[in-house]
Amino acid sequence: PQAIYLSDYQPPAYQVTRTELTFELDPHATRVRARLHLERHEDQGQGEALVLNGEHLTTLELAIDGQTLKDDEYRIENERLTIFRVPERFVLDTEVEIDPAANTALEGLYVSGSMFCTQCEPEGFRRITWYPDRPDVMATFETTIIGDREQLPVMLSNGNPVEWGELPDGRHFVTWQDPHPKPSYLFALVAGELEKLEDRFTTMSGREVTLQLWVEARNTDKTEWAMESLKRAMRWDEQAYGREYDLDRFMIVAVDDFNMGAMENKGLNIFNSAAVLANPATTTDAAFQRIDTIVAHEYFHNWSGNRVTCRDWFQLALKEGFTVFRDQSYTEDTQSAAVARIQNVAMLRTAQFAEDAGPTAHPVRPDHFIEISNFYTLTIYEKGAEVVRMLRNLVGPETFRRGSDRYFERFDGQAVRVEDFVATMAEVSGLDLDQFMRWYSQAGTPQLSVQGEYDATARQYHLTIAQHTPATPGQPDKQPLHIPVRMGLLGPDGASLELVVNGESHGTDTVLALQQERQSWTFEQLDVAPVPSLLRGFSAPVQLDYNWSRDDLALLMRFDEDGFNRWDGGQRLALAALEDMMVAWRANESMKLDGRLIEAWRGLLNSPTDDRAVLAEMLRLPTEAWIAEQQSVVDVDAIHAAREAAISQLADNLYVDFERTYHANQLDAPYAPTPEQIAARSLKNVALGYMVATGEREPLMLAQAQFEADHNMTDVRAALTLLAHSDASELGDPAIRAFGERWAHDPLVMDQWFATQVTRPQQDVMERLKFLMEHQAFSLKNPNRVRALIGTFVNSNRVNFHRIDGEGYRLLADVVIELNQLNPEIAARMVTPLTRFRRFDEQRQRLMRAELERIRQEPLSRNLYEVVAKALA
Ligand code: BAL
Ligand code: ZN
Repeated sequence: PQAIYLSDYQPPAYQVTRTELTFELDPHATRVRARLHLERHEDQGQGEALVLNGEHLTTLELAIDGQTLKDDEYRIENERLTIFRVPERFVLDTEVEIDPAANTALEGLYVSGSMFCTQCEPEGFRRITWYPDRPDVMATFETTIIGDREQLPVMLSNGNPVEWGELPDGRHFVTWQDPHPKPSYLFALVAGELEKLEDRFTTMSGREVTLQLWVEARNTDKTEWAMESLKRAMRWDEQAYGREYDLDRFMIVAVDDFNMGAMENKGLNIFNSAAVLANPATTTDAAFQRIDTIVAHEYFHNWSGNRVTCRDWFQLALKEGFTVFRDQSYTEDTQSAAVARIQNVAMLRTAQFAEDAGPTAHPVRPDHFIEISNFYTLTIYEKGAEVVRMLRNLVGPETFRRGSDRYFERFDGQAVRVEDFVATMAEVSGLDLDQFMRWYSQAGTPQLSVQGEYDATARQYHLTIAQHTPATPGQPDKQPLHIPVRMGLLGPDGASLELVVNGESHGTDTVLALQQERQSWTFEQLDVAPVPSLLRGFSAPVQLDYNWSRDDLALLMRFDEDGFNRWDGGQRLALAALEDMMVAWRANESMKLDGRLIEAWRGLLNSPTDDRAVLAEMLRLPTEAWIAEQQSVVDVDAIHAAREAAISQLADNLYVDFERTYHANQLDAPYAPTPEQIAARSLKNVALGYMVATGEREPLMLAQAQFEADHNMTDVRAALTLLAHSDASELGDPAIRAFGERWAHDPLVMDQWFATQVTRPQQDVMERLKFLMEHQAFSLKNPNRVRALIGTFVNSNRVNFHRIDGEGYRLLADVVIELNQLNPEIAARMVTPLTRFRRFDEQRQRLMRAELERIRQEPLSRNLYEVVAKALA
């Protein structure tokens, strides 16, 4: 397979001004007629051939201006249709046949259960019809759908329905018009036996919008939450960004088989059912929150993505980074802001940092790819959002809003580049953002090494920060970046100190603009040696290295005015304590947890707090994944052993505190996914987890009672996990059985059942996993099942996936080889843990590499080829 380069970009030779589509739906033989109104691009010379994309199409008809093309007037080769000579302005008619039921890749038009649905981003539309399938070709669409009246009573597409009626042979039709020119990746079609929840929204200028959430009949009791989220998101986007909805209706459809979380098709968002369906009996708090975020994210794309779209797929972060930043801000405004930030950063600095340090590392704007579907990554989405957040922090919130207003106004209806966004921010702020642009072109996580020196005589504190970005594949040498470092100084009593630079006060919190490889700042008028609080709010996506003492960390954890850094101080203190324990484990000595951590936690559990959500986060030890990120050679067994021992010692020492916390956070009120209730449940279940870790019988009985009380899925799942992961199989096994029988009819709950079982830390989990792969509720064809069972095991049960006999690796490779045939996009995602083999000891490296070599022997999809080739390079 060939790579495609950003530097080779050419504007399209022809524009489609209007696209008319007619679908005659049939599971195995759908006919698609397309009438494209084309015009030669004004800058292009005469005689340029017309080239269209198409994959898996059986071509039945090709005609220009009503004349069927002769064999020597066109060529179909390498998934391209080339028509040698075309007029300046013309109509192209095509008819193709496609097989949606055989489409297990879930790109283009496919069948999910009894429904037809589409996924066109990034390049799925070419599996539907011949088309210039690129985001810089924007046309209005008119779509007629013809289908069986009984089986497909509801048939939806983008925009508004303008005509409908009956046809002979039990069929009917509906025609949809979308007046907003759009690229083909935003096209959508859904047909099936669906029911709707309907609501209304009045926009800020007084326009009435009909909101519809379409689901299969069995899911009608799971639609309310997403509808509430949608209305909340619509209002927020008006208030925070001045963005108003622009069609008469906004539709969401829930689909069971879906590669992504959801898709922002114009006026017709299609959602993975896991990212939209919720009710208290089946859905955890975390899933409620995730749904809220995803509904908002897709809605926000209507402006950041649809009205202003990407010129080419290298610019993907233009819409994704900005939209993730927008959904993060929405969550920070509507939930606990500190917890939202903590959770996002925790994910970023484990998973995204790992990606940035691995063989598939790429810049936020890549400059080449083989398969663009492989670039829907944490780097594009999450680091892309961090880059936008840094911009906002650099220019200030008011200026950022003026910049975004100008960006939307100036580029409305256009397909643009990252430069257009950053240049608009530079223009409104007057800042020079040339160096900042390197964040888009340089891969890798910058490392900041910080040194502080107090000069008592001069009453000065000198802070020096050096930056270094490690080499990544294809980018051996890196340039210094423009990095905003938010910081403050604390006195030995925890008080925030005034920051005086060159005689000028900056309050107790300031942003340092690091632009050189090494830079120093001097803070004046200080009577004591301060403790620096660095990178507050995680002001830049960097690895920070500063040699805090454990007492300093305990001080930050207790007193820092920045909530994020209080959490981070606790995580760093815990990490230091865990490192001692890993050393002891390797030396075969007993692992003793640093008493400072125990005392710090005792303080947390006994100090009054008005933010229980943050407290719950602070009482979680660093994850195994984050601990692994800090090691040069990952020692999975030591990490697991140390972390388990730390949990058990915290539990033994603080039992009464956890017990009190558990009881104090019981709720009487009916379930609601409000921030207050979520915080209480989170804290209560964290406390119960520690109580169970003592190995005592009593807390296990509390877990069993909580499981049987069946109050809501958050509490049931937390209790089930504790029971199923304990050695008390007489409690765990019946609970697993009861849960599986009760929810056998609900695939989204069965996904939780799968995930709970395969995160069991004991070694017998591998047998359980193999058994569950044969379970009737499991299917390799459904991405949610694959993620719940296989994905959870390989990503969240590190100690068993990395078993030294290599059985975990073998199992994953077998699955990936099968998925390669069925669904290349999912195959390429699932293989990720094997591609990180260089992080492990020699034996594991050898075993993982051997599995990658075995995969490479297969006839590989472009998706999997690109990832495996990079890993083995
Ligand atoms: N555009 C693909 C799905 C999403 O990011 O919203
Ligand atoms: Zn998105």
